[in-house]
Amino acid sequence: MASTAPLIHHSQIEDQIEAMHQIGYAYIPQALTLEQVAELKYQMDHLEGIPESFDRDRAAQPGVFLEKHINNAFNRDRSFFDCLDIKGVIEIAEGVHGSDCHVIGMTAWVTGPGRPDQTLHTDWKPVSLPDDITADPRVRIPIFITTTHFYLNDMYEALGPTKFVPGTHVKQNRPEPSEELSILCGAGDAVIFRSEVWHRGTANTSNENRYLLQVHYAQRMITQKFPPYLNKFQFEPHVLDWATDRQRRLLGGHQKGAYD
Ligand SMILES: O=C(O)CCC(=O)C(=O)O
Ligand SMILES: [Fe+2]
Repeated sequence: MASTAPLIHHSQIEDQIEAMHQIGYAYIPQALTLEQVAELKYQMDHLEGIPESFDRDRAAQPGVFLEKHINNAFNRDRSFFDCLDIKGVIEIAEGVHGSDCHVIGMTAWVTGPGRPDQTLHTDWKPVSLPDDITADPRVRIPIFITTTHFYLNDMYEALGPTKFVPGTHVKQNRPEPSEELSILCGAGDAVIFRSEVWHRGTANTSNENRYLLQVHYAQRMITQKFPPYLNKFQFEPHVLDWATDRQRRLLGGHQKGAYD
């Protein structure tokens, strides 16, 4: 029987940020309304992959699971664009990465029945220090990249929840599988996690599709990943017309700084 991850919502942003340092993730319940959830799923169902953008778009076939993984989702529909700075999430992102942080990617991801387990991994470990060093309370590793998962299903074990091993962002070795805990949250809930925490997506053994929206944030100095590269990615003009000042910055409209 899988164990369930603690999902604690701290009402103060400072405490949400502290959770990022202590356990590696924070929970934002009902980050999206159920109307947003329904619209995002509808749009995901109707998106078509753009191969040059490294999208994956594959229908289910006998022995092959459905998978749609669409990059630059903010460029595809207003419902995705509006998820650039969801209340309760953006304050944490700005709090951990700085007020000049930006979005380095947004993916719409549908995985059908038959999706296999991932192995436990970190998405990126920019600073690797011995465990006895990171155990020293004077050592606090900056948070370089975070990912927000907006879950668009009510999650249950067979649908393939994300599993986390809380607190392992400061551990060098892969934790034991027995330590992992399932994120069983409701549709519209979000979890933001730092790139070093050990986690994995798990097998979809249900008979329904799993819908996930990922928003990746980072310190400004970390480059944005909006493929295709070498001048080929273009913002849709109407997308920039939608943007508030903060959304423009999140998309890369920065003040001049070092190296510019
Ligand atoms: O599907 C998930 O819940 C997690 C996916 C993930 O960790 C990854 O693709 O790096
Ligand atoms: Fe991952």
